[in-house]
Amino acid sequence: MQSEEERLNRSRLEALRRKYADALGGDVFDPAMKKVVDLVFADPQRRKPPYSGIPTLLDAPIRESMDGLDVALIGVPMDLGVTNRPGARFGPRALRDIERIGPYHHELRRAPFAEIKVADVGDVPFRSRFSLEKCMQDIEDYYRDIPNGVRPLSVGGDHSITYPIMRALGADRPVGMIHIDAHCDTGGEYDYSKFHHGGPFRQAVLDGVLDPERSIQIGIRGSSEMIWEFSYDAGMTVLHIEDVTRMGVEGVVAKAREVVGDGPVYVTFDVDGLDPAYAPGTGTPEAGGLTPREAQGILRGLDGLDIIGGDVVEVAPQYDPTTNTALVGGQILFEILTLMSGGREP
Ligand SMILES: [Mn+2]
Repeated sequence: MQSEEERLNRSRLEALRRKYADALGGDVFDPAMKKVVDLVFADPQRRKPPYSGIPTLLDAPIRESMDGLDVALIGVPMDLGVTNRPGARFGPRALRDIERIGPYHHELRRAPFAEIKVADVGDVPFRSRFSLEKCMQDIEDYYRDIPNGVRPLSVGGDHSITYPIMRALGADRPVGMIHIDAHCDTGGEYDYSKFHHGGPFRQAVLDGVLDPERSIQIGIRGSSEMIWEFSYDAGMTVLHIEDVTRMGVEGVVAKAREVVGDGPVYVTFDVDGLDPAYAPGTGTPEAGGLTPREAQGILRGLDGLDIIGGDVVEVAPQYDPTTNTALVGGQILFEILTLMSGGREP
């Protein structure tokens, strides 16, 4: 004799069997999720196995030309600006080797590849692998040639690459900045060079392409505090990692939005902002950093801002035996791409 409970369980199971037993794999019944599935899998690139084909940033299609794109994914394999461990020149390749990031963002409920035009357009070409000065100029020239309406999302390279990118993007109007890093990167001339990964944002402010009052630096820590005086003097907002702990993700998001306001903003993400437990593969790791979850929470809180460009820098795969640094770097790249795809109709 079946109990009432057993009878109900049985009928629930039969209903599930009727609905799913003959359903083909991939059938989705929730109308909102069905729409996502149709959008995402309309793209043949998304139907291939993730480990096959030519690897690209976020598995984006390859395009030689940027014409007609909304966002161009660009590799900048240059690390002549490091102060210690080299290797970030291999960063773009390391991120291209990561598969299965995206295509759907569950929290922002967006599928950027289906909603805007995105492609991996390859790497910035360099005239010389030996001259940091020439590389700085090559990067600036490349970004100045980006067609109107195309927003660049780049993978470094060391953090010195962001200076020439800002010179191009901020030429008409200084950009605001959301900067996640262990270091302020506002140091001065060093070993007879003003170009290096410890100083891009000083140079960008001095050149009038970065608005210090609309700039926030998040996650700062470590032993280099004495060389970040320029940040305070210029009026940048500096949040040390202790401030992040005290304010929480929501407090950091509120502060960041207050600082950058409505104007154009550049998002620059140095993976050494994360704790080396999650991102050991980088040139200047600093213990006691952000968790990926905190970094994701902060970035997601920026949704709706006018993000004109961004980058993920300082992934150095030689120090990344598990490839976790590249994995989290790829995820952060996808977070920024998702932000850049907001506010537009599919
Ligand atoms: Mn940096």
